[in-house]
Amino acid sequence: MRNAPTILHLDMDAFYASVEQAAKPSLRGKAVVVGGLGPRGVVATASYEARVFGVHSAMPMAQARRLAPNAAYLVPRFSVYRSVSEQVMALLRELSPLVEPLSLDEAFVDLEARGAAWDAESARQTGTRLRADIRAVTGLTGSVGLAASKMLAKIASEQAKPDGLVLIEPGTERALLGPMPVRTLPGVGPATGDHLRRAGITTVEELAEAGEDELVRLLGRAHGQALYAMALARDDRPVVAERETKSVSVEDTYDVDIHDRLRVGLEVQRLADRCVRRLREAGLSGRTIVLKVRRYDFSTLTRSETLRGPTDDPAVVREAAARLLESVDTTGGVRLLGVGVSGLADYTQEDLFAQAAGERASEPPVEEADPVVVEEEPRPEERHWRPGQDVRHAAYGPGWVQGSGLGRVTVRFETPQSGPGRVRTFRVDDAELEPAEPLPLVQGPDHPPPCPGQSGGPRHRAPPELPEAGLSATADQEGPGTCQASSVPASLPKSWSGRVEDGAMSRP
Ligand code: DCP
Ligand code: MG
Repeated sequence: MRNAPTILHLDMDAFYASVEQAAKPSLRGKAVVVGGLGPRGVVATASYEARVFGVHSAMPMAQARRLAPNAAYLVPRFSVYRSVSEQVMALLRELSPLVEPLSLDEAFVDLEARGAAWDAESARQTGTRLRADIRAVTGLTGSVGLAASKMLAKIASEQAKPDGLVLIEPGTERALLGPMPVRTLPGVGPATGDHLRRAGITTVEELAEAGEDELVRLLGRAHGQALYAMALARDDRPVVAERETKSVSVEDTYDVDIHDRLRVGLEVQRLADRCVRRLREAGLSGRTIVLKVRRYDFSTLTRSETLRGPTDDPAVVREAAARLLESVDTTGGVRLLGVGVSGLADYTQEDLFAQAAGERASEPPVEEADPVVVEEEPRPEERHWRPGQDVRHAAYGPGWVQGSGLGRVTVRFETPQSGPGRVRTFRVDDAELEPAEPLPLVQGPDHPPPCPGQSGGPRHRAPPELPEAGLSATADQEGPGTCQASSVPASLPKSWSGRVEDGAMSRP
């Protein structure tokens, strides 16, 4: 292990929710929950203001609504999160060629690779500058951990949250880890945690004291050895730059739609096996299993499940694909199926926390699986207004859907650069209201304001307003000016709903 804290871990704070607060000035400082809003939806994330009420990622949305009834509930806008993520990753790549993204809002950076840092002081300076740059470029905050290993850097960024920086001096790792609960270590979820507790092991210190043989006996060879090394703060995993290949996937289009559910299931298994063969041929493993289903009416769904560690085990991929299929309605028939694996890793390097099918059988998948993210392309004929969705009104300009129901939709007219805007209500089929592209969070040379020179300008054409229809929206402040000029492509944003694939919630 290196002797300088030059591995950096960045994790954006309450990422989706912070993006929403940056985009929607009326939500800043408020409880915001982003996730699937349908009956089986789960929370993707909650703003820190909402976390005070106990709302957190992966919680069923219904429970979140009980805990924080006055929070704003929004569907995710993945395209915005992706573009903010690209900005953040670009800043990281300015520091080093060795940037390993773990998700949209999280990455490791090896600061020594191009001399961005070589000791504690230079590392701290680099981390501090990075946080300022992220704020300037995206308007958002991220937390930084610095340590001599990936594991400790990640623990450090967790401690730094929100909006902070923590550096773990080399040599202090074991003392720091000792009193921490075993769940702090990567790969230790609720099931392993319970298992260890029953054996009298609750802290990292106790793990180390138990010794390798005992841990292997309790958890099996791979998991036991890995956990013992981690308990001693031994982690030599290198930061691995993003791979050329981003995913491996296979798909089949069928001449005749498949209606038989059993046959659909068999096809998915076959595709899973084929996908794993490709993966292995390329010497790779991956963390995210993706199922793609195009239905008879060309509506296409992509569902994914992210495992804690990468796998190239056909049984694991098959199981995950089958779980994902459970949540897809295929009654009308299926014209295309696909299975993919993304979040790729070189198998040998990331094998540490990989889960063999046998190991998984003894543990419920809640431990391994993040909630399923569902991206669904809307059927063309439907005109749904989803809370959080970007819209534009011919007279009032850009805004976002605050709620809809009873044939009405309420829209709050505000932009990332405006003050809190006011709410207006329209008929859901109002011809002047259109879905719109998201606006950039920070105005730069590439992104001129939506209506230059017009902010605060007069409304040329103010259509009669409808009374609000029992929606939660309130008009608390006069909004910014409106735009008359630019037209916006009317592509519908993707809708979303999510669920946790953790057995308890999705299995009979
Ligand atoms: N996410 C999700 N489902 C989860 C966890 C996360 O959809 N179970 C999404 C929403 C998060 C984003 O991924 O905003 C990043 O995940 P993090 O775990 O980093 O959580 P946050 O960034 O939201 O909060 P924190 O400040 O704790 O990092
Ligand atoms: Mg985060």
